[in-house]
Amino acid sequence: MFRSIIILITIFVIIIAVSYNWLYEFYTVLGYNRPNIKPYENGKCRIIGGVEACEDIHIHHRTGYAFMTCGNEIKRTKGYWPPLSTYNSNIQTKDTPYIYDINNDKLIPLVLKNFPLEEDFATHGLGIYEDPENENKLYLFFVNHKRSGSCFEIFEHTLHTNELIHLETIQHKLINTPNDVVPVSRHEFYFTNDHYNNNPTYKHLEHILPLSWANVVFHSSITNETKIVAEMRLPNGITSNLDHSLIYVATTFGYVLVYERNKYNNELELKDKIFTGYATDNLSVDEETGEIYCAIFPKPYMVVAAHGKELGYAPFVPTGILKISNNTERDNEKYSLKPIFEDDGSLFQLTTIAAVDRKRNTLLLGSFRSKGIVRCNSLEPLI
Ligand SMILES: *[C@@H]1O[C@H](CO)[C@@H](O)[C@H](O)[C@H]1NC(C)=O
Ligand SMILES: *[C@@H]1O[C@H](CO)[C@@H](O)[C@H](O)[C@H]1NC(C)=O
Ligand SMILES: CC(=O)N[C@H]1CO[C@H](CO)[C@@H](O)[C@@H]1O
Repeated sequence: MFRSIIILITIFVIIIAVSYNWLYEFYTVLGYNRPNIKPYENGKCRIIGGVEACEDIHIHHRTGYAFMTCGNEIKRTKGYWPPLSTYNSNIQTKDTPYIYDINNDKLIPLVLKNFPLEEDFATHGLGIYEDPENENKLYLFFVNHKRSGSCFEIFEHTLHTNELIHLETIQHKLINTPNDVVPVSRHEFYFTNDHYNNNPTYKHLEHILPLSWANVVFHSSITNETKIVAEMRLPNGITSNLDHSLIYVATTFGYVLVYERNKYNNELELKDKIFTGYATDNLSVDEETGEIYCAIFPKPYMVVAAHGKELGYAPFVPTGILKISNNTERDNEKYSLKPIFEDDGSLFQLTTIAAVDRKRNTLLLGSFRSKGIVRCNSLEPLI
């Protein structure tokens, strides 16, 4: 025991010696130096009740339907939920995805068709692909953390119905710790593995070591190819621009990575590394301006304090949204970064996604733990 501590300290000292930059970034992201976050009180955002643990939200802009992966906070924290390192396999999870209809302020639970009754459905990231030949048909790609191993489930949905028709399950040894997914065609998608290791102890090591062990994987059911296309440290959300030529990846320790996608071989080339200074979660792209909305944790050490505690008993965890835009000022920065929402946790906690709908001037916030979602009738709710 003593020896392994000495070894760990030695490794740590070497890392500090060779990587001052890394240490600075680590410290910035932890947020100890950040002023305290105040309660949100601008009156432009309110809670929509009736759902909980809605981790991911994607808005279909033509109809104003927001597709959401929602769960149950008790099952997330006490059941089988590898992303939070809870592995109680006595509890089965059967999540219900929802549509939130922005125009009519209404929640619509979705019914799974053709999906095996006995099968787990523990959802996480969600990606949507619109059929280019039929504007009423969507394909939904879900991460499913089944007790027998994480996989992807693909469903077909016809707009204005409440059904999800199961098409296929995709399993592969590279689908290891899947977090989020972005489809680029009906049969092809990219996803993030948020860690390299599945084992909780090694996962913690990944949290402190500056190693690019985790990855983005491309899968094609056309060529039956599954391959690692990028490696990085602790990736989270993944999304793309409208024509899927750019792939954006957020990392827990503060970066938004911008990749150019080669559409012939689907390889990714790193184009930009944007340091946000915040623990950055899932991303949403404005369909008109291309601006990126990031869910952030201004005080991530508070997440650790709340870990494993039931809501109501855990300390409030501050939450926020950061907007990344092209910089129009005459300086050398390529992007400008601006917090557009902050709350100390009294309205909403642990925002994991801020989905943007410019057409209806609406932002929707989801969280992997909180009750309800937040609806803001403004794209700049702080102002
Ligand atoms: C596709 O690849 C997987 C894993 O490599 C393999 O198990 C499966 O049989 C292949 N399917 C086809 C249709 O080639
Ligand atoms: C910046 O501008 C380009 C060109 O208009 C656009 O494609 C891109 O999405 C914009 N990026 C951001 C972060 O706003
Ligand atoms: C798709 C998705 O929801 N991804 C991430 C969102 O944030 C939570 C909380 O950190 C992550 O666990 C998911 O990894």
